[in-house]
Amino acid sequence: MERTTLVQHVRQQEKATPEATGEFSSLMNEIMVAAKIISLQVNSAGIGEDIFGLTGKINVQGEEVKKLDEFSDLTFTKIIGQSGTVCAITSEEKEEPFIIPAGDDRGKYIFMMDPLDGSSNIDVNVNIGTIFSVYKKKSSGDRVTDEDLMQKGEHQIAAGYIVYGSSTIFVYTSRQGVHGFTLDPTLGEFFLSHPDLVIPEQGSTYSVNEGNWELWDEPQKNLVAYLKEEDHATARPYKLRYIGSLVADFHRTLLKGGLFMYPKDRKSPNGKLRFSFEAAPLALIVEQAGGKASTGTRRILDITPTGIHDRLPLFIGSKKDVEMAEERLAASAKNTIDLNG
Ligand code: AHM
Ligand code: MG
Repeated sequence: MERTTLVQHVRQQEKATPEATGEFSSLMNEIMVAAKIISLQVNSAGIGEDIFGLTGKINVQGEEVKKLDEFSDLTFTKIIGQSGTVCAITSEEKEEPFIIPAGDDRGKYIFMMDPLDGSSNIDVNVNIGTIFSVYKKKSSGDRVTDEDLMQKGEHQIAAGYIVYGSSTIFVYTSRQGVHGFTLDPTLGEFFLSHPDLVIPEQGSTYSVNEGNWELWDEPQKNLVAYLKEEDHATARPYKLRYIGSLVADFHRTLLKGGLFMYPKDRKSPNGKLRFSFEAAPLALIVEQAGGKASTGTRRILDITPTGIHDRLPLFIGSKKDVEMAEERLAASAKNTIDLNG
């Protein structure tokens, strides 16, 4: 049986771009190598080297850094940083961007990553992942500026994620549809398993940390209460599925449809998830698959961040489900204002 590898697929897609130089294929190959190394570590966690547990450090987000967080960040930074394809790397784990010095082997791309998403799930054997995003340097000259590091989400040239789960899956888009590859552990090669992914127009599942209920505002409570009401015409009540690993929750939503939410709340007025490392790359993927991504009021890809670590609320998934969320949030916000005055 003839099977398409990830390397072949990226090369075929790049050929469709007239101005392509091969640099993007090289970058994707290096991302794939780093993903394989992390996959091996995740799958052997608990055996041999102690990769579970904490490093004792606190990251820029104020969170405890796990050993696997640090390992993934270092692995990606080293491999991508030496690939000659990028001039800067930003990461959820790094306060400041990592800039490749002008005299060194560097390329035109900016690489952004959440090297290990869902790391609170590492030691309980639940799926975790990596999310990445690729932009092109925009500013002229050698310096990497804010114009390069804080680009509008729409300017991404590629995005993807890797799920380290019951199997390791690599999903990417270079703005020519969304394609998924499964790692064959015997050959150490990613093979095309999910070509041209399309998210169902509407799902029957919602995904949110409902433990935060008391911290939500009234529109958010009303939206979730609506999803739990019985109504055969609209498949309600929706099923609740929440893993607490964005990559895993998103992957399920992409394949089966539905609505993933991480709304703002009283403790986190801008939500929890980060624009550059989580929301923007998944927004590009979901839109390429026919879905939608919003803050509840605004399309994610229309946003230009003001900081590398900006956070924002996220509503992402099937087109009709995200539209329904936006409409219901707007309607209840209006009612709340009317009632208050
Ligand atoms: P992380 O990138 O530090 O792992 O944090 C992000 C994670 C997401 O994977 C997940 O969607 C969310 O945090 C879960 O948060 P909570 O535990 O508040 O539900
Ligand atoms: Mg994350």
